[in-house]
Amino acid sequence: MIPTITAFAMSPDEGQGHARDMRLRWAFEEVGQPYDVRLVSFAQMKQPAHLALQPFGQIPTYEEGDLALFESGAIILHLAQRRHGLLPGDPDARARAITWMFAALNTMEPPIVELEQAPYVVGDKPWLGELLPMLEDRVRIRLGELSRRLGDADWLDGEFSAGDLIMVTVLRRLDGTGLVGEYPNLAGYVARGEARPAYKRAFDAQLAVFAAASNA
Ligand code: GTB
Repeated sequence: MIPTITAFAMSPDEGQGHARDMRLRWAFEEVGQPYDVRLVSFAQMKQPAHLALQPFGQIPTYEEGDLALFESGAIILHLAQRRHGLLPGDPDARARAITWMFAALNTMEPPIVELEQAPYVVGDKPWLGELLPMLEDRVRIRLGELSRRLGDADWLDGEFSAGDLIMVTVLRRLDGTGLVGEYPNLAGYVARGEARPAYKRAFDAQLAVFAAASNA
């Protein structure tokens, strides 16, 4: 059965692949799992039909037969446990790769999202200019720690895994800030992720949605 995910009908990132359907698309491509996409508007995301799938009124969701899932990390874990290509076979290596999935979602992503969201939350308050450098420094702390751990390795723990896939998508949310560029090994890490054929197929697929919506 081909699973169906949801994605923005009109992504606010204008096809840059920053919305969280991108990480699912990439994971599907890595494991060779075909998938369908149902596009939803912001209004539809807040309607009962979508809220039954995603209680917070967000994308992405995942449906496969009677199974409905939400949370991008949980969906990727589900997929990675059923298909080869995103988690190592060795139980200890697999547990470490899953640890990196959680580190990306729980340790790296929160300060990055705080920085990204601050202008929307704070609005035109005069102290935004003081807050932003503080939030950037909080992100730098995590980037520095990640950079030290990665060192000159290609991936976080041996072969490319779902941990790397999520981590790269999280770091990409800093595009345009210059922060990842302060850590050349992290910049190289993101570039290696983006160079993977599966990433490119996923990126092109989400970009095609934006292009079609823009031409409609
Ligand atoms: N923890 C959830 C998960 O991992 O699945 C978070 C899901 C989530 O935040 N979804 C966002 C959403 O639906 C889209 S991805 N937001 C609408 C809402 O909450 O009402 C976040 C996102 C949105 C836009 C950009 N962008 O424009 O660059 C980047 C990331």
